Amino acid sequence: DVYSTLKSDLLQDPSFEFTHESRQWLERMLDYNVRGGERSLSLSDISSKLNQLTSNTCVLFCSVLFCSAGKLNRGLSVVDSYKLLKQGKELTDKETFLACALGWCIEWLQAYFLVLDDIMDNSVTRRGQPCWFRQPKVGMIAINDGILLRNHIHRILKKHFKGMPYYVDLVDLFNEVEFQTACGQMIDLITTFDGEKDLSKYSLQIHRRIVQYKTAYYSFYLPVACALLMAGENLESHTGVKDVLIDMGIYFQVQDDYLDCFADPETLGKIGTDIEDFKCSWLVVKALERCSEEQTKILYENYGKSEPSNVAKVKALYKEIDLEAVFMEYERESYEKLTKLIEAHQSKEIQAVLKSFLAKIYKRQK
Ligand code: DMA
Ligand code: MG
Ligand code: MG
Ligand code: MG
Repeated sequence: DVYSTLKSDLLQDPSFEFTHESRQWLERMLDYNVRGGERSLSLSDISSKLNQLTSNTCVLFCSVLFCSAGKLNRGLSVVDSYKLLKQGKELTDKETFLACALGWCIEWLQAYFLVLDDIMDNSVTRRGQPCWFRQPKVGMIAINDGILLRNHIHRILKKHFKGMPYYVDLVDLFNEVEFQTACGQMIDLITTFDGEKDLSKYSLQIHRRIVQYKTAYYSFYLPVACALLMAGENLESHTGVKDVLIDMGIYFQVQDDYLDCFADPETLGKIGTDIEDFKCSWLVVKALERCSEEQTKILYENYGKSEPSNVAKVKALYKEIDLEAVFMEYERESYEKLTKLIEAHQSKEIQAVLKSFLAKIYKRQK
């Protein structure tokens, strides 16, 4: 419901004279990129399809339908965190609306980064559908759509939060986190593309720096920071919370790197491109640590090439050195370490916020 309200505000933004065509473009762009694919069928299409199916195929059809939607983890975390900070007190309708609107702002931010990230990473699918720029009538218009998605965040904040005492802090927070994410994307890209391909420069330290900036701030710190601001808290007095969330974000991106290679693209909703793109992925860093001289040679010869035969050789090598087991061990250790960090926190409410976050991502498959 909140999404529909925000979308309809944006489609009637008085600062632009919309035509039927421009409004239609924007609506399709938002449904495709902010919601994910599940809205590409209307409700009547869905119900007529369901009527034609047996119960088994019906379940299958529904799972395909919702598989393409975004998980909304980041957005929902604002609402969950705010509820926990309110210690289970019933939220007013207004509070619920505002927490949801902030959650959607993060989903908008994510959509903005993903539309552009998929162009730069030359990706094929996202959330179970073709990347937006791969749509026949879209192409490089996707760049401007990304810029629009970015602007929408501040349209939403202005419309719904302008009178709030925390408005300035909110705007500053979104700007700060966007800047950090863009810097993370910068180092992700220049590490990959500076002149010739040189695996020897990849290390866990470089990987950590990239993922801290490109993923952790916007995916983990931002939702909780939004909830804290709404609850009237001062962000400067919660640096301890920030540190745990950044560590959690790093763990989350290691999972992303792992899934890029080892997950079923159907479940994941995207086809991995890290090997082809010569990315400084956690997997290649770990492989470099563990390879014999001969295996290292194979890695150097095949990493960063788009031919399927080269990619297959890298994947076979990852299996040979059992990177899956290395990852499982990393996952177990991270969970333990994060749980300890969380339990060291004085406030039970904050502990609950952090624990619910960790539970959402531990052993995730998508
Ligand atoms: C993406 O990193 C980071 C941002 C800020 C979008 P990535 O390219 O590994 O993400 P994905 O695997 O989803 O393309
Ligand atoms: Mg990408
Ligand atoms: Mg990327
Ligand atoms: Mg990835």
